[in-house]
Parts: sequence; C-alpha cells; structure tokens
Amino acid sequence: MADHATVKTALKAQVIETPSWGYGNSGTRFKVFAQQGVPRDPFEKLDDAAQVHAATGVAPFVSLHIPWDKVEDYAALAAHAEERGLTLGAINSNTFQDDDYKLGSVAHPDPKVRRKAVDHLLECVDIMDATGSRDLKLWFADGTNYPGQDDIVARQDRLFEALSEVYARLGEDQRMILEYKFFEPAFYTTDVPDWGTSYAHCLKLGDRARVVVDTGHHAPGTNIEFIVAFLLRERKLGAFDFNSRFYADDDLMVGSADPFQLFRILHEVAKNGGFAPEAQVAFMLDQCHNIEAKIPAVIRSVMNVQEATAKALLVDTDALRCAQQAGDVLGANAVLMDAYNTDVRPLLREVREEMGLHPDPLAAYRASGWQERIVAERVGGLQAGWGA
Ligand code: LRH
Ligand code: MN
Repeated sequence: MADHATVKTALKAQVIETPSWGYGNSGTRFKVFAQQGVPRDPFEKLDDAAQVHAATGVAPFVSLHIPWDKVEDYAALAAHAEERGLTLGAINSNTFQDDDYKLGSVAHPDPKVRRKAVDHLLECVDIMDATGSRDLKLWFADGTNYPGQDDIVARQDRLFEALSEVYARLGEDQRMILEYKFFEPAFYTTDVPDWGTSYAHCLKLGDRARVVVDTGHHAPGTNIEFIVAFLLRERKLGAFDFNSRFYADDDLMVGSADPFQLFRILHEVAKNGGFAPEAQVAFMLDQCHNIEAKIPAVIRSVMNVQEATAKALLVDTDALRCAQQAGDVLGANAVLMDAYNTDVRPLLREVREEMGLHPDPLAAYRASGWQERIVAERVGGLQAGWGA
C-alpha cells in the first residue's frame, strides 16, 4: 500500500473548482424548486463558495458562467473572491439560451448567427483577461433533431472555423477546453458528441486546446476511465466536470450514483500523473442541486472526490504492476479492490486536522450558522438560477 505520508501530502494539495451555478436555483423542465437563502448575484455565490473552501480547505477555485455571472466590474468580482481566499476559475460560455440559437450557434446555417455566437465567445475571453482566468470552457448545445435537418460535415466546418478564430484570440497563458456530450438538448446529432470529436478539433487547434470530460455526458456503459487514460497519455485532458447520474445528464452529486466509477477514473488520473500541477488538469464540479441544500451538497461532493482520490492514491502500484506483468488477473484486480475497499475517512479526518480544519466539514458548516444567516438575510431580490 502507498505510504500514508505521501498520500496525505497529495490530499492537502488537492484543488477542486466549484461551479457558481451550483449555488443557484436549478431544476428540470418540469420544475425549478426555489430554496430560501439562495444567492441573488455572483458576489453572494462567491460568499457561499467561500464556505465550502473554509470547511474543506481544497475548493479555492470557482468557475463562472456568462451571462449568469455577468457583472459591471469583473476585477471587483475577482477582488471579492480574493478577499475570501478564492480565485476565479474557468469562464463558461453560453450559446444555448438565446432564441437565435434554435438551430445552433457556432454551427448554425446562418453566418449572422454564427457571428453572434463567436462574438460571445470572444467576450468571454475579454472577461478572462479581467478575472485572470486561464480556461475558456466551451460546451455547445448545437445539433439537429431529425435526419436531413442539416449537413453534418458542414456543421463541423462551421464549428472548427469558430473555434479557430477564438483560439487565435487567446492569450499565451490562456486555454480553450472543449466539452462533449452525446445528446440533449439535441436528439439526433450533437456537433461535439464524444471525446473523439473534441480531441480531433483540439489536436488541430493546438497545444492550448484540450478536452473536458463531463462524467454525465456519456452513453450508458461507456468506460470513462479509458477515455481519461487515453487523453492523459496524449496530454489532451484539460478538465473534468464531475457529477454523477443514474440515467442521463442527471448532474447529481459526484460519487453519489457510482463511487466505484469515480475511483476507477481517479486511479487512472493518479497512475498517469494527472494530479501533478504540471499536468494542468482542472478538477471541477458541474452539478445541480435541485432538491438538496446547495452548500452542504457541494461540501459533500468535495468530500466524495477527496475519498475517491485517497483510495486511488493508496493503490499499491508496485504490486499492481507485478501482478499485471505476471498475468495474474485476480491478483491485479485484488490490488485495486483492496484500495477501493479501504475506509479512508479516518485518514481524511487526520488530513483536515493537520490542515487546521474540523475533521467533519459538514459538521463545521452546520456549526458556522451560515445557513441560518443567509436564509435570514437574503430576503427579496431575484434569486440566481439558470435564467439570470
Ligand atoms: C452542459 C453542461 C456544461 C455547462 C452546463 C451548466 O450539460 O454540462 O458544462 O455549461 O452543463
Ligand atoms: Mn458540464
């Protein structure tokens, strides 16, 4: 088993990025259930994200979504974050909520609509200049609903043309990370449906274009850890959007539906140097807390990533390699299962205490009184959601 001291050091250095929209109201097409105390603006979203970092010690980054997090002064927003021990992370574009984008955005048949979409992406890069963010995170809802609706190859040409213009605009320390999703809201073709399509475009764009693996965006039965291992080998894994699902893009708390899958994914990350700073992999959450209390849900999610990470780091890689070399199928599998079946909660409590934190982040949050405070103070105003 890997030595605990090394594992502890790695766990203390873990960096998880939480999504601003995870603190706002969200739901399904059937209903968005508003919750008391929800933020009314990006500043209050950061105040809540700061509670997650205060309780866990490993969530200093917050990703923004434009225009949901549009403000007059992004430098002031960055300063607000810094005062709370936070850093503004990836800037997420949004070309999926405007009426003009019914038939697509960057892949739309109409060049005027494509221009509008590219201008939004370029505006997001301007925002990155103001916030100091490294990553422009691109997810396109673009696709078609019926065979014949549009030309698959022509849409790829339009997509690549748009990506190329934006890539050329990036500063030398900035990256473009391209997310894929196999369906929804389009139900016949999606223009970036899988890792291969994203990877192919990123290869042609250049070194500062990488792939985003959203763990909820694969066809059932997809071996996500294979994709992760392959992209790490190619140094083309840019980021994770962690969440979990039982059926489709459920955006549930990471590790809640399939903790063994999360462990297998993080095992490949650990084994292939993905936790090393120089690998430049961003570990982000992309979730919606439709019925559960939002800040505790994010804290629980961070803890789930910590637990899966600890188990992955405890894999006895020497024993594993020996068993694999020897063709010892059961032996090799047993090495992995030993790590997975290890209760790492005591180790994580020690890590938190050594970081000067309460061993139980959820208990720490409850004791903070923050939940009662925001319910009492955040009365009136427009609660944040996917609308504004
Ligand atoms: C699309 C997605 C994407 C975000 C959105 C909030 O399903 O995963 O990452 O823009 O969720
Ligand atoms: Mn996502």
